[in-house]
Amino acid sequence: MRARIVLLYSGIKTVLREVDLSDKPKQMLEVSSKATVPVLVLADGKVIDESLDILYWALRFSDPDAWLSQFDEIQLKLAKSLINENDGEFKKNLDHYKYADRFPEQSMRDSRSKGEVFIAKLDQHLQQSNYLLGEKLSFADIAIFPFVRQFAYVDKTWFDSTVYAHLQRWLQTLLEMSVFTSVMKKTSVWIEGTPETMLGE
Ligand SMILES: N[C@@H](CCC(=O)N[C@@H](CS)C(=O)NCC(=O)O)C(=O)O
Repeated sequence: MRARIVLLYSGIKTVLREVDLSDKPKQMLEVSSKATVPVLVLADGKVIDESLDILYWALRFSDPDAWLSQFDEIQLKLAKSLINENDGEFKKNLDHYKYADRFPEQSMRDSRSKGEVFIAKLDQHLQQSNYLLGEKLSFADIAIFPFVRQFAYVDKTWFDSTVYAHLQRWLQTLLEMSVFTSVMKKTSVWIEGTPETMLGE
């Protein structure tokens, strides 16, 4: 999701091929044996198959509202540390919480409590400012919020009842961004030989 948001924001014309993860097309596996999505194939054939690498590549190509380019070293260090924690420990706890039946060794509630450590940390940052790096939206918000959204929607009633009011406000603002609502539109799974769909259309 974060890769799609940034590609759309950067104005990079992108052909979108939705993939069924239980039936990955051979064209995807030929370019990326890692077999995870997203996979971006550039016009020159170069392949980028990590969502964060796609995010940085797109923002270096074009960053109209300075999501990456406006920040100093200290802010960049904070962003990278939050993103690392998000992609590491928090993502693990999110998966355990979201797919609790696949991890019987740990209760759903325990996984949620472990995930809450990061949620509380984000909320503390958002108590100081509207966005994670200050008063302006940044790549850190974009890189992290899709995961917080997943965490929130496992049990939205619980999430809305928590004390994380700053995080709730932040999440709501990001969910209302037009680039997000646009990439969330359902597209059908790509079938070879059918007309291509452009990202954001
Ligand atoms: N670190 C990778 C993680 C990618 C990843 O794990 N993607 C999941 C979907 S969100 C996937 O493709 N899983 C492969 C599968 O379920 O077979 C990235 O952010 O690009």
